[in-house]
Amino acid sequence: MTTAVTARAHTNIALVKYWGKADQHLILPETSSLSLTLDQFYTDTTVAFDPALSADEVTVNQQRLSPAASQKVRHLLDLVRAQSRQDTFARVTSTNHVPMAAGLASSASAFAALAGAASQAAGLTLSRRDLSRLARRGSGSATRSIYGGFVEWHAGHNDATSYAEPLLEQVTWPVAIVALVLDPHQKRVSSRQGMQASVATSPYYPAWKQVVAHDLAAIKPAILDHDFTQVGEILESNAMRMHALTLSADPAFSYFNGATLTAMQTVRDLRAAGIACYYTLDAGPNLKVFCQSQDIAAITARFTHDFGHDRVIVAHPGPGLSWL
Ligand code: 2P0
Repeated sequence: MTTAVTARAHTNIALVKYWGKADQHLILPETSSLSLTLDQFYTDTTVAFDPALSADEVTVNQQRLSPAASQKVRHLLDLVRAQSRQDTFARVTSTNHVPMAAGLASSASAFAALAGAASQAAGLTLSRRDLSRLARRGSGSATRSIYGGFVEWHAGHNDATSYAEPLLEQVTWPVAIVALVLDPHQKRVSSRQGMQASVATSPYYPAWKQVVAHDLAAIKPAILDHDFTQVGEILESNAMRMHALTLSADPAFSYFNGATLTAMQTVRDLRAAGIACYYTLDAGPNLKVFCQSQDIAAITARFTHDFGHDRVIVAHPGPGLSWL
C-alpha cells in the first residue's frame, strides 16, 4: 500500500479555551471548549505507507525531522497502524501555511491534516467524529480543526466520548479575526507544560471549570443569534481568566509581554472610540482580535500605525478538513 494521500486542515482560535488535561495519555481535557476555524492558516500533509521504508520519515516545511522531533507524529501513525492492522512505515510530508511569524499554533491544523491523510492512506474510512478523536491524540486543539466555522469539543470522559462537533459550520455572519503579531518567537513554556502546571498548582483551577461551563452555555446561543457584543465579551473574559491560571500557578508564569498589555489597551481604546472589537490570546503574547468585517479597515489602520504594517494579518471563518 503506497498510495499517497494529501489532506488540508485549517487552524482554529479558541473562544472558550481548553487549558488542562484530565488524561495526559489520551488527551482528554478537563473541560469542553469552543473555537472558530480560520481561513488564512492551514497545513497540507501527504502520507504514504511504503513497505520499502525501515522507519517513518517525517518532513515538515522541507526539513527532515529527527526521531525525537517527530515523536508526536509517529505516535499518531502508530494509532493508525493499529486501527488498520498493519505495521508498514510511512513517509509524511507536511507544509504549514501558517506564517511562522503569525504566532498562531500550527499544531491544530498539523494534527488534523495528519489524521485525515494517514487514516485514508492506510485504507481507513473514518467518520468526521472518529477523525476528530484521532486528531485529538496528536494535539488537543486539533480535535476541533476537523470542522469549519464554530466548533465545540465535548470533553467527554473516555476516548470514545471526547470529540468535536460543529455548532455552526457555514458561517454567513460577517466576522473576522485580526491577528496582531507582537513576538514571532517560539514560546518559552509549551501549552502542554503550561496547562499541566496550572491544573497541578493554581488554586483557581476549580473556579476555571465553572467559568468554562458558564461561558459555553452563554456563548453558543449568542453565536447562533449573531450577538456580536455578547460573544466578544465572553471570549475576552474567558481568555483573561485562562491567563489568570498561569499567573496563579506555582511557580507563576505568563505568556504576556509588555507589548501585549499595550495592545490590550489599544483594543479598549478602539472600543471607547466606538469600534466594537474584543481580544483573545493563547499560549503566547500575540493578540487575536474578534471584530465585524465593517471595522477591519479601522482596526488594521490603528494596529499598523502603533505596531508596524508587517504585524497585522486578517483571517475569516474557514472550512473543515478536506482531501486534495
Ligand atoms: C485552545 N490552547 O483551546 C488552547 C488555548 C492554547 C490556549 O489548545 O498538549 O497544542 O497538544 O493538547 O492543543 C494549545 O495546546 O496542546 C491549546 P496539547 P495544544 O486552543
